[in-house]
Amino acid sequence: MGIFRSGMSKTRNSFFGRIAQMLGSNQIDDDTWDDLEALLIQADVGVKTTADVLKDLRNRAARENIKRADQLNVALRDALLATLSTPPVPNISGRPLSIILIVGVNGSGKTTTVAKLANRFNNIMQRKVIIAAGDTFRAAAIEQLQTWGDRINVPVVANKPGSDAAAVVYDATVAAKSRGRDLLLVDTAGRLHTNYNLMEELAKIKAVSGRVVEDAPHEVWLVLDGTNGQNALQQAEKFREMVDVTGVIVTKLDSTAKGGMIFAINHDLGLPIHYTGLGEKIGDLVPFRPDFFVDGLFEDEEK
Ligand SMILES: Nc1nc2c(ncn2[C@@H]2O[C@H](COP(=O)(O)OP(=O)(O)O)[C@@H](O)[C@H]2O)c(=O)[nH]1
Ligand SMILES: [Mg+2]
Repeated sequence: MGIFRSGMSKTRNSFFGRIAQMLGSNQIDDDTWDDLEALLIQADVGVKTTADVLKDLRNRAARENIKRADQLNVALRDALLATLSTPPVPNISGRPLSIILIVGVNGSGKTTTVAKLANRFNNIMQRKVIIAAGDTFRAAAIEQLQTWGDRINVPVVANKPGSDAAAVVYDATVAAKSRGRDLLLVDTAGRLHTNYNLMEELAKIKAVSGRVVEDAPHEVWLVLDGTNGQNALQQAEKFREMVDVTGVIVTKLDSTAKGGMIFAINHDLGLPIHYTGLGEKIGDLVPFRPDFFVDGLFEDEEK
């Protein structure tokens, strides 16, 4: 819980922490609801989520005869929490080799996240991980992964920059089998939905993994940069049209005041959040927990 609290200080201080002050001890009136709505929208919570939260709060205020604005505080936490879903258990066990594809735009944090996931699965959860350096566009991405791989003791399958990404993925599945690895993490090149060739390449990577391993890829996780706020929503919608995104990882929560976008991704778009990135270090990837997340948004009242 502590890591959310410290990692999300920007989001907390900018928006959510201020809600308590804003609510004050006045009688609830139309302005209260308008102000609250404006604040939630500003906090990137999303249009649908904001509407649902307000409806929930109004109902509760009527039901429990809440009259003063500051009494809405606890109700607000509850209402926000109610919009979030606990992510499903990833579909990555029960077969000899499972494949997770990591996708997203340039700079969103894919390569770093692949290393963090590899470390987590291999060194904490005792899986036998192998990585495919599927971003063959940037030499730096390949080197970056190899350096991480050495450090966390996870094999990395790579080819020369400019080589065919689908072939690297194929090689990695062969290597996984011969080396007895059971979880393949595939890094991919950053792409925009407007980049036709790259989107084609993604389809090819998907097809190749499906040919070698039944039903693969078993998970496709979209990495979204938390500092993008509402823009990340559009990215998510576009990627979803192109590939079957099964879940989302939101990075850089530590360096953004726009952490409210988690609500929009999860509740407005209905995509599960599997992990959040809370820093640049290998251990700074935290499984998403709705309760810890919502707690991290508000000032600790006990203190
Ligand atoms: N503060 C912070 N930085 C991150 C996080 N995740 C990634 N980064 C940084 O974001 C930058 C881009 O990451 P990279 O993995 O290369 O992105 P890619 O282009 O999608 O592969 C790097 O400087 C990372 O260290 C995070 O959770 N928090
Ligand atoms: Mg990369």
